[in-house]
Formats: sequence, C-alpha cells, structure tokens
Amino acid sequence: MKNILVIGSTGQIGSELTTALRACYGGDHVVAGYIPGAEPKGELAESGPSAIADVTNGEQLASIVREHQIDTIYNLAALLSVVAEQKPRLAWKIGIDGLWNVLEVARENKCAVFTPSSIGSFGPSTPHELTPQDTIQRPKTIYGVSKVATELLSDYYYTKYGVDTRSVRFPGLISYVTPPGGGTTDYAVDIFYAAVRGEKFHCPIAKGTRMDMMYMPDGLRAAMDLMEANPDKLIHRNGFNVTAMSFPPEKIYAEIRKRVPEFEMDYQVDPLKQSIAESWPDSLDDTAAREEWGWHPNFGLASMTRDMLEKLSQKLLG
Ligand code: VAH
Repeated sequence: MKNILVIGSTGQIGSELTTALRACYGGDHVVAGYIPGAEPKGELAESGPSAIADVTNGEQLASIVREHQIDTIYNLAALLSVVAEQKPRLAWKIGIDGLWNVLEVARENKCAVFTPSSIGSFGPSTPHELTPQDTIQRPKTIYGVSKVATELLSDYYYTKYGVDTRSVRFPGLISYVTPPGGGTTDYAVDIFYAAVRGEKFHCPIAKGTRMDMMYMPDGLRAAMDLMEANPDKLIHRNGFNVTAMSFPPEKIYAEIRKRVPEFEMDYQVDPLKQSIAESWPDSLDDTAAREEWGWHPNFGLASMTRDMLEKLSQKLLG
C-alpha cells in the first residue's frame, strides 16, 4: 500500500487531493503536509496524520519521509501567477528551491514525485490554438518561468537518477471547496460565488479571452491516474497537457444565466491578469495524455456549472 505525503495539503488543490487520496489509499497512508498558519482543519485534520512540511526545509521533509515511510510525494507548494508577479523571488524560492529539496529527498528515499505544471508554462510565442504537447515555452511571468523549470528539473531527476517524476500542465481549476489564492483564472470560481450570493460580478478578464479550464474532480483524477499509470507506456513525464474545456468569460456567464436568469456581470478588466491571460493558450491538445495513460475529462461547461451552483448554494446558503 502507498504511503503518501501531500505538501501544500490545505491549498486549493491540496485540500481536495488529500481527501481523495485518503479515500483511495486509507487515511493513515496520507500525511497532510502544511506550513504554520495554514493548519488542516475539520475533516482534513481528523481523517489522517499531518505534519509541518515546509518545502524550503529539506531536512524537515526528509524526516517526515523517513518517519512515515513515504514512497510518493505530491508537491503542491507554489505561488499562483498573479501573486507570484508581486513576489517573484519568493515564487522561485518555493517553486524551484523547494522543488530541489523535494527531488533530493525523493532521490535519497526512492519516492515518486508529482509536481504540477500549468498552462502558465506557455507564453505569447507558443501556438495558441490546440497548443501541442511539445512546443515553444517562453513564458513572460515568473510563474511560467518556474513551471518550465519545474518540468525540466523533474525530467532531469528522472533521466539522471531514475526518480519517478510525473506531472500534468493544469488549466484553470474550478472548485467550490477551497477558494483559489491569487491566480489569473480565479475569475472562473469567483463568478459562481457572485451568482449564488445574488451579487453583480465585475469580470477582471476581457470579453473574448479564452482559457482552458477544468472542474476540480477531473483535476484530482488526472493527478492520481497519472501516478498510477503504467510507466512503460509513458513517453512523456513532466508535464502532460490536460484539459476539459476552453471558454471566454461571456460563455460561462451565459451558462450560469441559464440557471440564474437574474445574474448580472460587467467587465472591470485587471491589466495584469489580462496580460497574463492573453499570453496563455486558447486551447490545449491533450492527445498525448489520452494515448499514454487514458486521460479523459468527465465534466464540461454545462455539467460543471450545474454541479458548482448546486454545491456552492448548499455551502453558502445552507
Ligand atoms: C493561476 N489557477 O491562475 C492558476 C493556474 C492555469 C492557471 O496556474 O495562476
């Protein structure tokens, strides 16, 4: 049975991934790593072990891995694209200095490692339509630069040391459990909160700006399925293009209005978010993930919208 450490277990992905991993492998087999001030609460705290796991402290990670006989590490520690632009040195420290610690601990203790990349690893010179698996990656954000470095360093540890590193390039992830923290795609979550609360939504991304998105249940399954995939079938490792849908703001607004007809939205474009969004793909080609480990999404825009409105109404309105 696997013993798993989730670094960043109380973040937007981590909180749900830890729960999903515990449901799959057993609560005692999944350690919720966190940093002081972001302690696990409620079910996350009660359903299995937790430990302070600061990705910038290699010794601390090593002692957790030894104590819990960890064989798989999900490393979700990162600053998202907008926050990273305001704190580029910290973004690199967490994203890359931290990754180095994780990979060294994995090398010494024979752990597999999942460190997500992102559509943010592409830039303005990347083909925007059906962005290929293997293509130009010259991002203009520190988030993107750190994600390209994440992919290359993770590949290096696989090629040079045989560390079993794997990852996907996540699109914008949409969920109702833990709000996002400082990303360019956060609008696609915030719009649902506004709709359920009966508030007008001021969209920070301009009309017509398409980005790839995915409902969180599909994102969790992508990570877990890839880590369980037959390694003999993997031609790529870090990071597979995966996507479920691609839409501009007006499309998700129209889908929500089918169920909340009185919902209103206007545009108050945020220049930084807009410039980042325009540098990212309009749509991804995820053929490699489909062919090498059977990736496929279960949720599209209509089914995600229905589920998000239902679950968020229960969460916010009781
Ligand atoms: C962000 N939600 O907006 C993250 C993600 C692809 C987007 O990387 O920064």
